[in-house]
Amino acid sequence: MKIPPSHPRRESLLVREKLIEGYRKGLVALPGLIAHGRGEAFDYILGEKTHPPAKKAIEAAAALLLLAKHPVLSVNGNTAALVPEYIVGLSRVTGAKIEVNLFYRTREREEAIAEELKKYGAEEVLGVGEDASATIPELFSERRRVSPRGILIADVVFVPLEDGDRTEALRKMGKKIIAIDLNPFSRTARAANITIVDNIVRAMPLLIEEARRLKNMPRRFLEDLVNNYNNDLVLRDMVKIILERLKSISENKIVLEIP
Ligand code: PTJ
Repeated sequence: MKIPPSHPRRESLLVREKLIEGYRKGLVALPGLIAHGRGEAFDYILGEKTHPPAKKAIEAAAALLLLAKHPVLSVNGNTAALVPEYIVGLSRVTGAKIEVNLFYRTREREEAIAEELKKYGAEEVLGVGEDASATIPELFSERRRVSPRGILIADVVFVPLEDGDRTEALRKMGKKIIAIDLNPFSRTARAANITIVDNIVRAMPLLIEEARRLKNMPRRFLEDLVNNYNNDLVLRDMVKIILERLKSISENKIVLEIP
């Protein structure tokens, strides 16, 4: 579909097109389009920008990934359609493994997602077919199937656009979880150690930039960043931003563009 360059919602419509294209290529599950709509609604309220608490979370997330012994980036359909190049980029900077993990798991989608990531330079993609032979205890969705070389042994797992159950189950296994979720009220957002409340398309380039910046910093400096980070405070700050924005709009202090 041709979107006129002057369209006021151009950026958002282009992201939608990427997802639709991802659905056509067999990467995205149909409910993934609905999940994106929920994200868009929060993004609209947030003014479609990266706020300071999200920047703080991005900094702590980069530090945690760099400190990890076995970091793993978990990739679902939406992530593979929206930011494949940045998943590969983040894996390169941090040394994290990449693993496919799907809620609506089919062999075809696993393979299509792995192929897509390889097109962008991924050397190895775990969690495809028989490789997803291990099980996360107490989890009954298809997300329970993980790679024994990846999520099973990971100490830090990055879970963008996730549903809540797995984050809770992975925390019970003692793993540290980094989430990206535009909804600061979601179970994933609440259960993760670090939640980046931002659109994945804006957060991923920033996360790579932060990882590059912090890569040569002393370990102690990174540990301080992680230890001084408080996810509850960051989530509360994000909710305050929503409240303040809604208040300003209701008092006519922010004029919204007419789409
Ligand atoms: O590919 P699969 O089979 O693993 O399925 C993936 C989906 C996303 C369908 C599945 O994980 C799911 O149903 O997720 P939920 O429970 O709808 O949660 C997705 C969360 O991601 C919601 O809280 C959305 O607000 C959020 N979200 C959606 N799009 C974005 C987003 N957060 C950041 N950036 C986005 N672009």
